[in-house]
Formats: sequence, C-alpha cells, structure tokens
Amino acid sequence: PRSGGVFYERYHSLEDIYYWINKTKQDHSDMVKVILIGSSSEKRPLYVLKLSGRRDEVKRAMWIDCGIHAREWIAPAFCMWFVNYALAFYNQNTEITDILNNMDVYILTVMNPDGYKYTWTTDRMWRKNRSSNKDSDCFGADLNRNFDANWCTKGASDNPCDPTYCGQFPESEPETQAVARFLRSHKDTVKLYLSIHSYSQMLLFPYSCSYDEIPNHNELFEVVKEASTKIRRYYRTNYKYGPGAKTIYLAPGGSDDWAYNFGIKYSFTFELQDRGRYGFLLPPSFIPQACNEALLATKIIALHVIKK
Ligand code: ING
Ligand code: ZN
Repeated sequence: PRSGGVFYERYHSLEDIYYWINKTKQDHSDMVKVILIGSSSEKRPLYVLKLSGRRDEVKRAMWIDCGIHAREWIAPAFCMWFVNYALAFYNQNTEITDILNNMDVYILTVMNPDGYKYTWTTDRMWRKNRSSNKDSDCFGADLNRNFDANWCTKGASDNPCDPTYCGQFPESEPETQAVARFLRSHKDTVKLYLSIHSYSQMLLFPYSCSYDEIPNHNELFEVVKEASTKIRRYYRTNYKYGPGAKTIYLAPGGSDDWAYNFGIKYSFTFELQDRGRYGFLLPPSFIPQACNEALLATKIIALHVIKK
C-alpha cells in the first residue's frame, strides 16, 4: 500500500469530509486544531485545520485552500492528501518536518461546501457557490471572481446565470468573506498563500486580473520553474508556469491576486491534473500521482519561503 492508504485514493462526500476533519483532530490533538472561520451561504461550517510542528516561538504560517470551485474534486482530495502526509511523515521526512517546524499550516479543505455537495447530488459540472441572486432565478457566484482585485472587469461576468458571475460586489459571498477576513486577521504571520484548482497542469502566480508584472516576478517565476522541472523529472508530467493572465487567461477577482495585493508576496494558484482528457472527471486512480505532484511543488515553494 502507498503512504496515503486507500482512503486518500478516493473522492469523498461532504459528510465524509466533515467526519474526517473531526477524526483528524481527535487522532492528532498534539498537532491539529480546528478553527471555524465562517459559514457558507447555505449555512454549512467552514473549518480550517491548523497543523503545527514544534510548539515554541511565534511562527510564520502558510495557507492552503481547496475546492473553491465545486466540480474540481481533485482539489479537496489534495488538501486531505497533504494533511495525511504531513501528519504521517512529520519527524520522518526532513522537508515536511522543516516546513511544520517553521510554519503553521492552515488548510481549508472545501472552501465551497454548498457547491461541492451540489456536484454530488445534482450537477457534477457545477462551479459556483449556491447563493440566491436577487432579480434572477439563477444561483451562485464564482468565488474566484468575487475577491477585490480588479473586480468584475474583463474575464468575469456580471450575469448571475454565467459560470464566472462575479457576485453583487467584492466579497459579497460569505465563503469569500470568511477567507479574506481570516487572512486579514492573520496578516502578520501568513507569508504564503496557495489555492488549489483543476484542471490544466499549471503553477500560476499573480497577476491574473491584469497583464501587469508584479515586483517579485522573477523570484516567483524561478521557484515555480524549479517546481515544474522537479515534477517533470520525478513524475514525467508537464506543468506550465507563469503569471495567470499570460499563462491561462485574464481573470479578475481571484483569490491569489487579492492575497498578493493584500501583502502576501508568495501567492500561487495550482491547476492540478489533467490537461483535458478527463478534465474535472479525473478518475480516482489518478489521485495519488496528481497529489504527489502538487505536494512536491508545495514543498519547494514553502522551503523557499522559509529560507528567505
Ligand atoms: N482556473 C482558474 C479560474 O478561476 C485562475 C484560473 C487562477 C483565475 C488564478 C484567477 C486567478 O478560472 C480554474 N480552473 O478554475
Ligand atoms: Zn477552479
């Protein structure tokens, strides 16, 4: 059996994931805390797992969110994979030990629980959250168009019936607001922001909301280039890398651009497997490799931030 165990090689229902969060906290009470950061528009709780290694001085921290888009099932699977790996290999693997001893890790396993639930029950290809829109019968806003970064300009839609609907105003959605508020209240410690999506195999950094080049472009470019090279060497998978607007498409209101402008200078979006053969319907047999690729990139970036 692989390190993840068969549980982590499957996709899980929302109920299973809530159960898993609670079980993980109970089984690892020394390293894991659960923080309620808000609730979804259908009033489901948004729980963040806080992983810590050495429990001494004030530490820096990193943030990972998964499942901002409902249909991207590999993303929550990665958050679970990461937590399992970190807890299993703390004090066994030097890299994860280094990371956890120098940074607390905040993990939001399913940022969009209402949408995720909806993809299990009703529409597998749903992307947005499930909030009701006034003056429209269409539901949901795109949480990755709802952050305050060139909000609702070219690359987003102001039509509630579209999959990239930006919402009524920046942070109009409770899920967006919960994440932004948490990061605002942890401004001094969170140095690295990571958002997990699929598909297309890319390691992206700001900006997606404009073609402007960020001040530390070269540094972020070099670190994702190194990650992409290592992934290719270890797993023979190609990941493109670069700023979002040039590498994938112009997309305002994204979380990584907002986090960057807010002051988190290491801010990334990963697009996991695949490149379109299965797309959002990535078979469970691909979970281990897809997650290990993202884990490798996460380690490289986190270790870079620690060394700075
Ligand atoms: N891709 C992202 C999207 O929200 C993205 C691309 C990255 C946009 C970073 C904005 C910022 O469209 C997917 N697959 O969702
Ligand atoms: Zn996405």
